[in-house]
Amino acid sequence: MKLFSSPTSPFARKVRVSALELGLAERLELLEVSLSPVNPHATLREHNPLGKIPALLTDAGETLYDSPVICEYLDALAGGNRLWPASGPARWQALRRQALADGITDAAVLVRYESAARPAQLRWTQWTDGQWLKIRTALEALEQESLDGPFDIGAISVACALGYLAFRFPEERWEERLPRLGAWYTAVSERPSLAATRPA
Ligand code: 99T
Repeated sequence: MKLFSSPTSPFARKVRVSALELGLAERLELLEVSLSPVNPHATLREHNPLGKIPALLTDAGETLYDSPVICEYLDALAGGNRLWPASGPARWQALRRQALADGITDAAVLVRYESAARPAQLRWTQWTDGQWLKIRTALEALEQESLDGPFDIGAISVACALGYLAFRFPEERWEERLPRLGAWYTAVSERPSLAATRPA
């Protein structure tokens, strides 16, 4: 299998962490690409019309995207219901957490593009503030939850979202306001799958 990815993409990191947790990492060849909405990647676009990473080329010759779909595919390859709880409240909690965490990451990536890609004279502070409101409100919601328990797709997504904030926005220092979430993140970051995929 081949994965269009980049070392800094938190969504590709979800896939790489899942592969490591499932014992599938050696079957995953990384095709590293550099891209942004204003710098699309031609070959990737032939496989994913949205032009986004991650995108997985399966051994059967199909392309899968986006990160939730690819992670669930890997889970199925590994036997199923390893990182995706089979049913009941645990399943819905994991899926909701994935949605919440991916929402944080989506907003953070938009803020990143706003500051790194958009010309200064075209920037819109209120719009960026609106993204930060989403991020901060979602982090506060996570502070109210107990994330202890299985390292499932919900927890993986939260860890990758927090890792992206730490990587791109270290000045945010959210952990000073949210000690329970901060302690969880510090502990979980020691997992080999997260340590091996930390963006540098
Ligand atoms: O939007 C674009 O054209 C290019 N952006 C991406 O491909 C980003 C890279 S994060 N990926 C996504 O937004 C994927 C979101 C999708 N819902 C999923 O896979 O879950 C790179 C951020 C960085 O390097 O700072």
